[in-house]
Order: sequence, then structure tokens, then C-alpha cells
Amino acid sequence: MSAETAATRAYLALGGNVGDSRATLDHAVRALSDADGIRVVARSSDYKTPPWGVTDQPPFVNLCLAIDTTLPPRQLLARIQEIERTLGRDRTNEQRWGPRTVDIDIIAYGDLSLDEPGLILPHPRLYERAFVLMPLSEIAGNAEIAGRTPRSALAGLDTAGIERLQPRR
Ligand code: A4P
Ligand code: MG
Repeated sequence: MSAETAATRAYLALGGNVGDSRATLDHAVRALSDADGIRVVARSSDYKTPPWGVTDQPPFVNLCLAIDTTLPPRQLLARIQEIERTLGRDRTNEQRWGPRTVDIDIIAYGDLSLDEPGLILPHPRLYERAFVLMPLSEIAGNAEIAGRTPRSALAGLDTAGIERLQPRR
């Protein structure tokens, strides 16, 4: 079977608010494109977003990717975490929902529904987060994830303060 036919469509959400976040996120997207078994199919715009969860921290830059991947979910997660580490993320010094150089979440992996230690799919907080749904709607507004679509879910959320950024150059 060719890699093409075995690939699964997955969606990733990227964010960061420490350092030059747009440059870091560009590096992350490049590292994902370069990874064996991952093909980046679509990239949203970058968005400047007010901090969610812990509000007393700088704004984030967020974006979403559609990928086709031949990696099984655990291997995809391991690859993503390796890229986070390479880009300077140090989980040992982090507060939950606090500042970070780069965070990459798997939003959905095909139709897979999974609830295991260390990996929950689709991402359980997806539909609470305009900072994910806004970029995701740009590239997969009508994709059905957990029985809903990003575009319809976004309609019920507060998007105040979220700003679509112009391409960097
Ligand atoms: N994990 C489980 N499921 C997944 C999945 N689907 N994708 C596990 C990725 N990871 C998954 O990750 C901790 C562990 O979750 C990982 O080791 C993995 O095994 P984490 O990213 O440190 O934290 P979390 O538990 O995934 O929390 P969550 O809810 O994703 O929040 P974060 O990532 O800590 O939130 N505000 C704005 N505007 N934009 C942001 O990007 N980000 C955060 C950080 C807070 N506020 C934000 C933003
Ligand atoms: Mg996360």
C-alpha cells in the first residue's frame, strides 16, 4: 500500500507567547513539513489572541494546520513533542495554561476517538477555544469533529480581541 492511501487527515493547533512567536511557529511548521510521515496540506493565517485560561500573561500567536499523516497517533504525538523540545519548550518549568514558547496540540486524528493517559482525541477543550476554532475554521470550517463543525461552534463563542495577522512577508 502506498503512503498516500494509508494517510490520515489530522488537524493540529499551534500556539506560543514567549519570544518571537511568529518565527518560532514558522520553524515548527517547517519541522512538521520536514518530518517523515507528515505532509502539511493547509496552514491557516496567524492570529493574535488574548490569553485564555490564565489571563495574566502576554497575548498568544495561534494557527492551525491540516496534515495528512502515516504516523499512528502516539508516534505523531511523540514527533510533535520532540519538535516542541527542539524549539526550546521546557515542560518542567511550566504552569498549566501559562506562558510557553510553542505548544502543539492534536485537535483531531481522522475519526478516531481516544481517551487514554497522555492522549485524548479529539482534543477535549477544542470547542471552548476561539483561539483554535478561528484558525481552524479558515482551513476546515465544515470538517465534522466530535459531531460538530468548527464554523458552527465558533458562532457561539466570544471572539473579541482575536486579530488575524498579515503574512510576515
Ligand atoms: N495530551 C492529551 N491529549 C492531547 C492532544 N490531543 N494533543 C497530553 C496534544 N497533547 C495531548 O500538554 C500536556 C499533555 O497533554 C501532553 O504531554 C500530552 O501527553 P500541554 O499542552 O502542556 O497541556 P494540556 O493538558 O494539553 O492543556 P491544554 O488544555 O491543551 O492547554 P495548554 O496547551 O496548556 O494551554 N491562550 C491562547 N489565546 N492561545 C493559546 O495557545 N495556550 C494555553 C496553553 C493557555 N492559553 C492560551 C493558549
Ligand atoms: Mg496542549
